Order: sequence, then structure tokens, then C-alpha cells
Amino acid sequence: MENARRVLVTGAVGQIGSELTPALRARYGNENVVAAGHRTKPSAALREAGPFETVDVTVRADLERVVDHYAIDTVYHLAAILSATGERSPGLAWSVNMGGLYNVLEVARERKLRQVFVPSSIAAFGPETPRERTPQETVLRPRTIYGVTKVAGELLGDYYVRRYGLDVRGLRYPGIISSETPPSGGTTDYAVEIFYAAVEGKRYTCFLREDTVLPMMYMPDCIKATLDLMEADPAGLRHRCDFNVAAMSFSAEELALEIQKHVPSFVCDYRPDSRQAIADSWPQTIDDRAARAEWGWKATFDLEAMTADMLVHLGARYKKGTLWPR
Ligand code: AKB
Repeated sequence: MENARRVLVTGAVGQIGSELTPALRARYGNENVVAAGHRTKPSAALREAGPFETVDVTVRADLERVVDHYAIDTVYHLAAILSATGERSPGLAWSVNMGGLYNVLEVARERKLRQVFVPSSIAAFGPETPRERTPQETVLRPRTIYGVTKVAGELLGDYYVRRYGLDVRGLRYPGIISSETPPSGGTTDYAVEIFYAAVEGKRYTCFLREDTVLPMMYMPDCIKATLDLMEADPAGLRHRCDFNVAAMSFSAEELALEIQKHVPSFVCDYRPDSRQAIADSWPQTIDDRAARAEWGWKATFDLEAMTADMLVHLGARYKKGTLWPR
């Protein structure tokens, strides 16, 4: 175990944070990884395994207090408002996503922190971007406020690298599928909700059309990509805060059919809502050759492997009566 790091994870109670935090604690020691959340109650596991702090990332003093108190040298900044929530509250998305990021980067610059991770998303792309094998370097004209903050966040992170020599890195996450903590407020959330319905023996009504294809990634690959990028030799990195990463792409109907191979009685119907327009503005498949070449990225899980694993994990929790957090 490497013990030389003091890590802060913002958004630790969210979908990615709740699995990245234990992975970082396993690597650097429980006491060396501070989980920070804001409104959502942390699970007992997250709260009890190591330090937990309430941090509003829009309040710089909150970040300064925690960074100073724990002598933090590395920040994984995951706190964010996602695409669908952002369209309902653009001002909130701007303030959390941009204000929060600016605060994190300023605290990191002032205290000369070692590293900052800043996630971007496929939401950085827009309808003018090529939707097939979306290139690393391409048109970035998103139509959502979330996407606008992701493009600005990539540029701001790169600016801190060049202007101040701060080691900032980031990935354009696709939709993330996981069995631990459900996502909330995103356009790709259907790809998790559908599994909960399937294991509970319920019908699922998908909020996207059946032929909607989006890039997705299973959580173990998401954690691996995040940690591998942060541990990559900086000398090999030509890009910094905007790496395309790909794992699998499928339509909503292909996912339902894959689930039906395991749960033949499962029924999915489709009633697209306002999230359809968001999905239609995003890529279908991603060209991740830059990530492969610069730090050796390669996904492990495809649609078949992810579906089987999700059903095993959620099925076991359903049998134990712990599918939903209490
Ligand atoms: C969302 O759907 O908003 C997120 C994302 C793709 O960044 N999951």
C-alpha cells in the first residue's frame, strides 16, 4: 500500500465517489482519504471506514478548512450537477460545476497541491460533433449547461497546467453503470434504473427511445481509468483534462434484450421525455486512441460481461433485502 498521499474526494457520496473512495482508501490507507459530501447522507461504510466531512464546494472556506486540516495533497473533484438536473436548474449547475471547480483549482494552486482530478464527460460534445468514433480533437459545442461547464472545465484545468504548473488531469466519462449507488440527474441513468427494475421483477419504462445509442462504461473500468490516468507518467501525456475513454456502446433496446437473456420475463417499454433531446446531441461511439497511446487505457467490460455482473450483484442484494439504501 502506498501511504504517501493525503487525498480529498469531493462528491464522495455520489455514484462514482462512493466506489472511488473505497478504492483510494485501499490504495493509500483509510485515514489518508477524506470523503466529502454535501446534501446526501453518506452510507455507514463510507462514514465509518475513514474521515468524512461536509463540504459545499461553492464555499471556498469549506475546501480550505478540510485541505488544511488533513494536509491534503491530492483532490478528486467529483461534486457536480449532471445533465438533466442542470437543464432544470442552469444557475445551480453553473455555480456548482464552475464555481466549485474554480475554488478547487485555486485552493490547489495556492497550496501547491500535488494533483487534481477533474472529470469531463461525453456531454462536452454537441450535435455538430461527429457521432460515430467521436475524435479526441473535434467540435465542442454542447447544448446543455452541464456540457458547457464540462468544456469550460477542461479548458480551465488545462489553463492551470500551463499557467501554474499544477498537475490537473481529467477524462470524458461516458455514462457510468454501477451496482452500488444509483446515479441521479443524468441522461444515462436509465442504464442503471433498468437493472433495478429487472431484479425486482418490475416492468421498466425507459425515458429514451429504444434506438438511442450512447457510450457507456462499467464502474470497475471507470475506477481503473481514473486511477491509471492519475498514476500515468506525466512525460507521456500530451493531453491533460479531456481524454476520450470508451468501453461499450449500445441502444436502450439492446440493453433490454441482453437483460432478457438472464431474466426472460423482463419487459421494457419506451416513453421518451426531455432527456431524449440531450441524448440525441451526444456521440454514439468514442475514439479513445489518445488515451490508449498516452497512458495505456483499455476497457475490460463489454455489454455481455457488464450485464451478467450487474445482475449477480443486484440480485444478491435483492435477496438480502439490501437493494435500496435505508
Ligand atoms: C449524464 O448523463 O449527465 C452523465 C454524463 C454522461 O456525464 N452520466
